[in-house]
Amino acid sequence: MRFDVVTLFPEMMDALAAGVIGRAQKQELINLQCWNPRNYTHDVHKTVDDRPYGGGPGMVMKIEPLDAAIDSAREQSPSAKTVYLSPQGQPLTQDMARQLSSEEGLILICGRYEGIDERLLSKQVDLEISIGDYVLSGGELPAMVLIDTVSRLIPGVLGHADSAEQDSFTNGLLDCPHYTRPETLEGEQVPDVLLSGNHAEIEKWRLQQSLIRTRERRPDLFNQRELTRQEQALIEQYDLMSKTSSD
Ligand code: 9D3
Repeated sequence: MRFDVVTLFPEMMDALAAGVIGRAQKQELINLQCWNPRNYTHDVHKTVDDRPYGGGPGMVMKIEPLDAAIDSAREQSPSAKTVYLSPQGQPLTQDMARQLSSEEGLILICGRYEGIDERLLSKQVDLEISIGDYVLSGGELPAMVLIDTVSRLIPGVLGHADSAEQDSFTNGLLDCPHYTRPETLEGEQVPDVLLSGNHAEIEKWRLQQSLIRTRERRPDLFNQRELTRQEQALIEQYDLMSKTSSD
């Protein structure tokens, strides 16, 4: 899959050379190319911002260099969907990532300043995506988040060890707790069941922990999700256990 990133700060994408995404780039499972609007300016100052109509504080990205940079990206990736990372976008979900992972390419537009001209949005953009309700300085980190989460879903990018199947959210639940050596850390023991070698019991315990944690920490996710009979039973067993131990 191709990612063409339109950004005033291409060096930020160098961070994607680390870890599994770096390995995927080396293997050419994903290809990343940046397009800097500054290289499409014609004035001596290489101006990439402009004043907002209507006045007020802040600047807007200048149309022509951004428009030309997007056109160049599309020449390299004609079938790509064009995504504008913006606080006004649809919140990114695992489901959207899954859908996007079947595209041949994505052109990712990173805004700076107050954003881009609305007419450029209608002319050049298919999809507007946010990564959550907090304020960032621009679209680069969101583009990197999108590249990371989409790339992990491309066959071959993840090793067998952490295949996407087992991840939290693929089943709508938070992950269970994890433990490694030593068996006792500052008086705190690893749960007995994990040392039992009983893999059926271990799987049940992990599912139960996932259910309880999701109900505690993310009632929004929990309430969205249908429970199987087994899951319902595991929750009831847990609640009985906690009631008994608090008496
Ligand atoms: C006057 C209000 N503006 C500045 C505080 C609004 C504003 C403009 C540009 C707020 C943030 C940004 C830059 N952010 C992004 O480009 C961005 C973003 C984000 O800030 N949060 C979550 N997802 C995204 S995707 C792109």
